[in-house]
Amino acid sequence: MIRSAVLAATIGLAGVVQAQCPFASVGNLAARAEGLSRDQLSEFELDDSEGFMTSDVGGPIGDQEVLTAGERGPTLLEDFIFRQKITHFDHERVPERAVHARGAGAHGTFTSYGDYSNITAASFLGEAGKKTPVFIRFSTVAGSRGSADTARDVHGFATRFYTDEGNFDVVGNNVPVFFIQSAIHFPDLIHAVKPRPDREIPQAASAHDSAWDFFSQQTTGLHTLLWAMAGYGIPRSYRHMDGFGVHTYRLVTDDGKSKFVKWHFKTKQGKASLVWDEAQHMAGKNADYHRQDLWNAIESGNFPEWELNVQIFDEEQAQAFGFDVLDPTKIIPEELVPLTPLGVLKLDVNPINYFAEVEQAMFQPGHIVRGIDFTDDPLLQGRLFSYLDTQLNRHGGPNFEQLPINRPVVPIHNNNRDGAGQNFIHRNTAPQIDSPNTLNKGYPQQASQEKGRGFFTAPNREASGPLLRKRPSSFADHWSQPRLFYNSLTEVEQQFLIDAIRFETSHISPAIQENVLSQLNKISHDIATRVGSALGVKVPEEDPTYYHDNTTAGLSIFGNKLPTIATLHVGVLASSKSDESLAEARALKQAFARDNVTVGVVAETLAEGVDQTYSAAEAIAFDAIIVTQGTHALFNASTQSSLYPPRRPIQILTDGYNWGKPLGFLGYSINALEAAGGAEGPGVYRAPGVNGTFVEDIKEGLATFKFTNRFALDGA
Ligand code: HDD
Repeated sequence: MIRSAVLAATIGLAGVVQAQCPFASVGNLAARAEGLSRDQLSEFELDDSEGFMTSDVGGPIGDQEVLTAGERGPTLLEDFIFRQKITHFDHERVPERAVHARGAGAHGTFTSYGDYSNITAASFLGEAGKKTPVFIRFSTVAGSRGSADTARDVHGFATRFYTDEGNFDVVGNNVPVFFIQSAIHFPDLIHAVKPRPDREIPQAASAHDSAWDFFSQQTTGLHTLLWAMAGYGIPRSYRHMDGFGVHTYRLVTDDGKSKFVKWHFKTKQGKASLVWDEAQHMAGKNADYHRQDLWNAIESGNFPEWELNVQIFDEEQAQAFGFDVLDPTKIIPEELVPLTPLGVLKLDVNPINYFAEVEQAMFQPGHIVRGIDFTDDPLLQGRLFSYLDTQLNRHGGPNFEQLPINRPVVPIHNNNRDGAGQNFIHRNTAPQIDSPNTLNKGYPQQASQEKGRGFFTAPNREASGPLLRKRPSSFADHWSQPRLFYNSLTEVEQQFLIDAIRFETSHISPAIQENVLSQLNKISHDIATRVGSALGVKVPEEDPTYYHDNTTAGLSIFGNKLPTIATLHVGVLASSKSDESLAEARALKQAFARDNVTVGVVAETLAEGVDQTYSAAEAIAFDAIIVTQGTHALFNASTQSSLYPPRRPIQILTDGYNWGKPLGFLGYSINALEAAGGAEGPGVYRAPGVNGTFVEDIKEGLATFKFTNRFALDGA
């Protein structure tokens, strides 16, 4: 079995991993990728489509009744069928991830744009068109495994490349910076954001004392905090966020020349975010929103893509930046080092089994390949220890790398042996002797920079100096870049950020509120004043040491149009009592299908062409909402129905308006807008009936995504 796994991933002459597509028989994977996604797992699949129930050791059995002594007597210890079934169940769960417990993953393929051997010896970047299987797991950080997807949080973006020279993981996030500068603070950070130790609340939320005590005392976290409080903390979906490697790594060429690198995965779907009230509703109504979105997009053939970009720079450039590139709380503005695109990554295959493929995926920043190397970033250095350690705990032994989702697509040869759950049957009887050896004819040989395309540490890396327990003085500025971030947002994004901090800090004790304000004031007197005024807390005098007016490009989310609206979901509010309404709903479905925009028709009952009743529909599910004609009774507060909760159709429209969604009204249905408390303006479209202009308007509205003019600005 293992040998054929290795054979399935034959390395072709051009270095491309080749394997035949194994999915023809798998029903839910109809829209198949042309890449290599998930091929390496196919031979481990178990198919129950025929045959008899068996025990774990293969004997046919019936497992629905226990063996008893007499019809009403006790169960016998002899009942191996019962014991095996219950024992397995009792051991079914593994410890959830200490952080990033809540997540979803998918398989895909990375395609290199070119031959980048001039910057790295990494084989997956060695040739134009070269394809490498990948697996990505997205996550939130603080919540437990069953928590809601739309909790405000930094989001994990962990990518594994199954390269033909071993696995390479970029264990990153959807924001380019991190809360702390040294790994030794990680347990403290996580204890601060996790629920209170006594009553274990709140779940998956940072609006509590310990989190803000940490943020205001460990000021390294202020930068990441602002990203999380802005739209980055509540993305529309996993597909609508970027990924970042965060740390500075190194790229190394075959002949040992090395440069610094930052990894960026740029979403080709465009960045989009929810608004906070919407995210909170979603958390209660559909905790699986992001997981479902990723699954549905892939199942419907709308494969999400990210472009892999890098910022490449050398030591000399780094010296001139004015901040330390080993400090993971800093971005390198794109004005200093522009992005270089290297390839594209497409997710096109959903897991067949969540536990086997997503829960057991065990990433490590230490999964690295020839052509890439670490830096002395103290956070990265600590992570190199922690991930291996945590996998040992989750799996219970050292053979977790042999699990199908973790094993590489190339053969393994080393002297690691035995351990719980060992899968391999090693033929080599001399594993105690490193090569050169006599007993095994010198194999496995030692690979190196020159021989066997071995991994090698960048030749110019040096370390020396006195032993210190002290952070570098070059890491000391924690306020300039948070201000750069704030300056670079649009006015309404600044307002959202302030609203988020107001929300969070209104849940914390007065003493901590004061500390928070004094730190915010070091970033910006504007933020401090606006937060302080809402909390009724005295704002300190200006503290201008770190104030500046610099901005950097590319940080705004709401300021950009989406490059594609495919997979967005339009809600059509209809009435099952009106033929005119249902006819318009049908016409809208047809019109939007051309752009892969899905339409959900809502009515009182599930008449033909209706997808959902008002009793089950909510504005959160829709990216735009259209009201058809013949629906006036639904939007009249005095003619409500027992088929749905009071005023539900009006509520859908009110929420849609308040959450900035594009709204469309056909004919006299425009009257519903007033009933819902809205007013005409940008993002509100009307037409006498379904026509081309109206559909184009709604499409334009979807690309705009949020109509931020509906949100009040302080002082406006
Ligand atoms: Fe971490 C998981 C991202 C710092 C210790 N981390 C984990 C995951 C992501 C990140 C995306 C989930 C992987 C998956 O989907 O399975 N972590 C980051 C980033 C960091 C970071 C971008 C800073 C740049 N992490 C960090 C530090 C430590 C850890 C400093 C410990 C010293 N992280 C862990 C962990 C986890 C983890 C406890 C939990 C589950 C796992 O590793 O596999 O070891």
